[in-house]
Amino acid sequence: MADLISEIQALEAEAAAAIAAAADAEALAQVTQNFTGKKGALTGVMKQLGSLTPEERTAVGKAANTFKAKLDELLAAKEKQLTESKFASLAETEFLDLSVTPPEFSQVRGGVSSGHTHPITQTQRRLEAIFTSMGFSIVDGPQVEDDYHNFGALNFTDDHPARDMQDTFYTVTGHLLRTHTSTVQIRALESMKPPLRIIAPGRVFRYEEVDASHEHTFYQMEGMIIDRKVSVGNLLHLMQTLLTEVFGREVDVRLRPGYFPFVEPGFELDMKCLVCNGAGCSVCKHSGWVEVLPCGLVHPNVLRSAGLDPAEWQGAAFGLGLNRLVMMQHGIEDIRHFMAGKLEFLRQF
Ligand code: FA5
Repeated sequence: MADLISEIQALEAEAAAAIAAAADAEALAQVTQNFTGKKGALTGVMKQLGSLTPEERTAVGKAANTFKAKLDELLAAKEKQLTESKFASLAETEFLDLSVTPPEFSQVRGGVSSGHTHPITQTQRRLEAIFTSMGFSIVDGPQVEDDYHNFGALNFTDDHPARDMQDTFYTVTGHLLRTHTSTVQIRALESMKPPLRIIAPGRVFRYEEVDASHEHTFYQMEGMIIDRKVSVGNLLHLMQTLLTEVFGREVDVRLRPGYFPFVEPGFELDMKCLVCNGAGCSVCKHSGWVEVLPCGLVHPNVLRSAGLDPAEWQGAAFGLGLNRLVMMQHGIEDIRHFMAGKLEFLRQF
C-alpha cells in the first residue's frame, strides 16, 4: 500500500513538470489524458486497489483524490496563463489602429473602392448650395421635350435658325432632345405662382460638331427670378455672386449684348479663359474669352404666354454652361475629357 501511495506522489511531480512544459491547450489535454485518462498513469495505479484491505483502499483512494485535485488546480492555472499570454501576443501582432487611413484611400484621392462624384456634379452641387441659400428652389424638367417648351413658348419665331435640324436632335415621334435648360423656365411658369426664384440644372443635347469646347451632350444650369420689380442691376449682381462664390475670388468677365428671343435686353457674359489665362488656346478659340453665362431680362412675350401681365411682373434669367465653367475652374483643356470615362482624368478631382 505504501508503495502505491508513493507511486501516486511521484506522479504528482511528473504531472507538475508535464503541465509546466505544455505550450498550448492541446498539450494540456494530452497531459490530462496521460495521467487520468482510460489508459493514464493514475488509472493504472487504481487498478491495483483490488488486492488491498478496505482501510488500505481508503488511504490510497484519498491519496488519489488529493492527486486529482492537485492536477485540476495545476491544469486550471496553466490554462489561465496560456489564455492570457495568447491575448497578450494577439494585442501585439494584430493591433488595429482605427485612426489610420486605409492605404487604398490615401494612395488615390477619393479612393479606389469608394469612388467620388464627377467634377461637373461637384460644381453643380456647390451652385445648388449657393442658390438655395439665396432662396432659390431647384426644379427639373424632361430631357425629351416638345417644340413648344424648347422653342415656341420661348418666343422663337418659326424660321429661327436654332430650329434648324443641324442644331436639334428630333425623335421619330416629333419630339426633340432639349437643346437648353430654358425649357424649365416655361415648365416652372406653368406650375408655380410668382414671385419665384428657381434654378434648373440638367443635361442638354445639340447636333453639334464636337471640338475642345463643344460637346453634343453637355450640362447647363438655368436660373430665373420673377418678381414685381427686377432690373439688369439685380441680374448682374446675381451673376457676380455666382462667379465669386464658385471661384472664391473675383474673376475677369466681360459683358456684351447677346441675342436670345426669350430675353430683352440679352447679354453674353464671357470669362477670361483660365486655361490659357487669356493668351489664347483651343478652348477660347484663341480669343482669350469663353462664353459661359448668357443672360437677360425675361421677354414680355414669354411672360404673356405664361399668362402673366408684363405690366405687373418682370423677370431675369441666365443659362450657365456648366461644362465650360468647370473647365475654367480646373484649367481643363478639352471638354471631351468629361465623358471619356477615363479614371486617370476623373481621379484628379
Ligand atoms: C442658351 O442655351 C440659352 N438658353 C441661355 C440663356 C438662358 C440666355 C437664359 C438668356 C437667358 P447658348 O446656346 O449660348 O444659350 O448656351 C449657353 C451656354 O452653354 C454657352 O454659353 C456655353 O457655355 C454652353 N454651351 C453651348 N453650346 C455648348 C456645347 N456644344 N458644348 C458645351 N457647352 C455649350
